[in-house]
Amino acid sequence: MSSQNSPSTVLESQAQKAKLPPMYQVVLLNDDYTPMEFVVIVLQKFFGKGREQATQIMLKVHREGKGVCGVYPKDIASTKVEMVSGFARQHQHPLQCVMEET
Ligand code: TYC
Repeated sequence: MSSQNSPSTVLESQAQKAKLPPMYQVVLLNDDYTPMEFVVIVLQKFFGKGREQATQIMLKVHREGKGVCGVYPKDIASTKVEMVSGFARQHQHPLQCVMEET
C-alpha cells in the first residue's frame, strides 16, 4: 500500500503528523451604519490591536469592503466571530464578522 503513495501524499501526511491545523482568517465586513469608533474598539478588545493598528484596519475595511483582524485555528476563529457578532448586536450595530479558511 505505502508503495503507491506519491511524494506529495507523503509530505501531506507528514504535515498532518506535525499537527499543523487548518487556519482561518477572521474578517470584518464594511457597512454604512456601524460607527468607525465602535470598529476600532472591537479590534482592540477582541483582537488585541493597539489604537493605531486598529484604526488602520478599520480604515482598510471602510475603503476596501473587508479586512483581516487575525488568523486562528478553527475553534478560536469561531469563538471570535460569535463574540464580535454578539457585541455588535448588544450595541445594535449591523457589523458583520465572518471566518474564511486560509
Ligand atoms: N463604513 C462605516 C462608516 O462609515 C465604518 C465601518 C468600518 C463599518 C468598518 C464597518 O467593518 C466596518 N461609519
